[in-house]
Amino acid sequence: MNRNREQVSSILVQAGLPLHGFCGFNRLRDRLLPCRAASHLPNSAATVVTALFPYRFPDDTQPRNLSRYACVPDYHRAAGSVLENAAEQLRAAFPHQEFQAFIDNSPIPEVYAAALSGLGCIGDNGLLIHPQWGSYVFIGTIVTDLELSFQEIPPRECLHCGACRAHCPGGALSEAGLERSRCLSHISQKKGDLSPEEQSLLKKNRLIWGCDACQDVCPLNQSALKQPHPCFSWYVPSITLEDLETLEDKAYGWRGKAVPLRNLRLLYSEEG
Ligand code: B12
Repeated sequence: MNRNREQVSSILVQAGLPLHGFCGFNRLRDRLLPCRAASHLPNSAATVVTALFPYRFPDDTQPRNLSRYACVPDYHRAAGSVLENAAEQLRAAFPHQEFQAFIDNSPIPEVYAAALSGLGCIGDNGLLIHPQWGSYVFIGTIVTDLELSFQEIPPRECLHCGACRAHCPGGALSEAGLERSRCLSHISQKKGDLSPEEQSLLKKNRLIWGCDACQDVCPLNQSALKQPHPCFSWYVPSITLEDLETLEDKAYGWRGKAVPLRNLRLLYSEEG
């Protein structure tokens, strides 16, 4: 089983996924997230391969109206195709086994899976923080019925310094975890009309999509590497109305045009 793990690891590295780890599917069984993609899980799922996709760009200090994750090509497509290619190569090497790739739209609680795989600690902001890349990493998984031997790693904790909770614009973070309805990232992405409080939160923070406040103040992110995965081929920190014409490779496009348009109008309507 060790030899299989080494072979899987070497295929992952060749497929562009050097930042990877493993955890037992059994450790996640009680925490699976309800979603349609759950029907794609292998029947006898045994192992979860977890892979990270760093997305922080160098020279990213210019003003932004997008959170960092939305400044790069939509990770569902960009990172998703790297993962799918890796899964394809694994299927070729182990033709009797199943390999199913997931990213974000996934029954796997990805932060917890990555922490169990030894890829970092879980921050009080709920995010995975890698020792070198910080929390500016997307997480993808490949679930397989191939049994592999690996060392279980108990999830490590962050510094609990309180910075993320203190700087969360909506006061969404507490000991109880994240209160989704107060999280600016959630507010900026939700459909429909925003309440006056939600509108002023968006305006005050000058963001039309997502939020990075809890990540940007984290001391564990201060020396995070700025070396994005090669699948993230461009970086656009700010958008205008014209940018909403082509949404297909944009992380802010998954809700369609109406939500980013609402936010853009809200931010710039009074500025003429
Ligand atoms: C729904 C969702 C959101 C929602 C709600 C988030 C939430 N935490 O509830 C909204 C839209 C608000 C959101 C925002 C963001 N998201 Co989001 N989101 C998700 C999604 C699809 C599901 C998360 C979820 O519902 N988890 C279930 C709940 C119960 O989990 P939880 O509260 O985190 O806690 C669990 C574990 O962490 C664990 N745990 C927590 N602490 C500890 C401690 C110990 C000791 C142990 C043992 C266990 C443990 O136990 C809990 C139960 O399983 C995941 C993808 C996925 N499939 O996991 C991405 C994901 C978490 N999001 C991601 C990102 C990038 C973001 C944003 C940074 C985007 C942005 N810039 O705006 C923000 C960050 C906001 C924040 N601080 O969470 C990344 C995170 C990458 C990383 N480094 O961790 C993910 C993994 C997507 C991806 N594929 O990369 N997100």
